[in-house]
Amino acid sequence: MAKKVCVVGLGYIGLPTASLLAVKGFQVHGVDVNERAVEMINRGEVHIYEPDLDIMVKAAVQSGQLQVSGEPEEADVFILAVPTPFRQDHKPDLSYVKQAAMSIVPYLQPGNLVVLESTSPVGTTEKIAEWIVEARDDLSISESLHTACSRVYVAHCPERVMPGQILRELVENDRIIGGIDSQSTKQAAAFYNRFVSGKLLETNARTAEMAKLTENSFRDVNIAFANELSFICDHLNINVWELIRLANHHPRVQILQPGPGVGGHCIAVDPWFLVDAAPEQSKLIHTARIVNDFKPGYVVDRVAERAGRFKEPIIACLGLSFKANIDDLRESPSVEIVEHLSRLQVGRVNIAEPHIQVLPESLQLEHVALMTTEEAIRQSDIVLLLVNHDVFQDIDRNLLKEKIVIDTRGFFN
Ligand code: SAJ
Repeated sequence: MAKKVCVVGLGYIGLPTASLLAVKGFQVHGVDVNERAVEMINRGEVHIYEPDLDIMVKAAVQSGQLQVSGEPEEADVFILAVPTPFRQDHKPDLSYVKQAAMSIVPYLQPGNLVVLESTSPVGTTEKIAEWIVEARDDLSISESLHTACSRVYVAHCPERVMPGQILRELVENDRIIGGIDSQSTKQAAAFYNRFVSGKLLETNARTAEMAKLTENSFRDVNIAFANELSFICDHLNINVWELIRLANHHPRVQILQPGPGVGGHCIAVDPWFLVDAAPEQSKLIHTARIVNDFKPGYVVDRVAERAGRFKEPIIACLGLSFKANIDDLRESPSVEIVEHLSRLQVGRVNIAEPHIQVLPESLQLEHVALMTTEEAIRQSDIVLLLVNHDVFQDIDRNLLKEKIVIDTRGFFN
């Protein structure tokens, strides 16, 4: 039975997974190329914010079950949890996956299980298996009488956790497990069975890869539908939030919420992997991406229109993260909107983002300032609500009375 796990990539998925496994009694070796992250984790600290992750990492490190470095070590199970971004031309960038896979190759031994958790284009898990045997002719990836004692198992088990509730979802979510063959699937299912309470759904690697891309594309297409409704409603002078609330009373209608655009590293990325793999067959998915990517620019235009009424407009932008109650600013439509507003010099921008202490470099500009929510609103002519953080519920509505409010989330409705 597997005792030692090596987790490559200690980001939003890898670090919670590594510390959870350590707390569950596995000996865990974590690997990351980011030296600062490695140093911090070894001190029992965290370099990213996720509720309760700091407590879990501290416990894992203090117990001696989790230690991390820049290089992999021999283990029973290897988990690859590295980013799979897309390139400028919307084609998948598998360089991190390849780098991670090649980094474990020298440490592999017969009987090992390699699991790819990164969301990946269809065919990536099979590619990893091929890279392994190309680099190590003493190992095999298929089952036969004379390869049985040199066998390594390779599977895909896509992560499906929601930022903000990762620790609970890592344990409770159902998991799709697809090996490059049925033995690999079985090995991976036996491993996940030791720490996941959700169902383990067995399939092959390609279907598992496609399932993850499908889940995120489903959400993207549905958000695009909501965003498109917001355009139509603006045009027809109808309150989109009321409209959706009413339509959702139908027992078979469940419309999602419009927003300032779709951010994060998953929903706005993964549909492109399907579009790239089957462009002729994925017209709806492609169009949804275009609709959602159009939204930040649309919001900027609405603000610029209103700001035109003031001589020296001041705009309070509430929230910068890509969604509510997290500090993650990467691929955030709110950041894109504020950058765009400052480029166009629409006015002075007061930012209220209670989850950060300093503005990202791209926003460290003369006419952009980070301040408390109350101060940002008080000084402003226009209040632009970009993120529906819970803490914004405390805003004194009297402060908004004299202001032009542009609410991209239906927060004040
Ligand atoms: N958004 C809207 N309207 C909505 C819902 C979301 O505009 O009604 C926006 C959010 O504000 C955000 C973006 O979409 O900018 C994405 O947020 P999200 O909450 O939909 O998803 P993520 O990116 O945090 O996590 C998703 C999840 N996938 C699905 O719900 C199908 C999560 O389970 C995955 O593990 C994660 O992607 C991932 O890592 O792939």
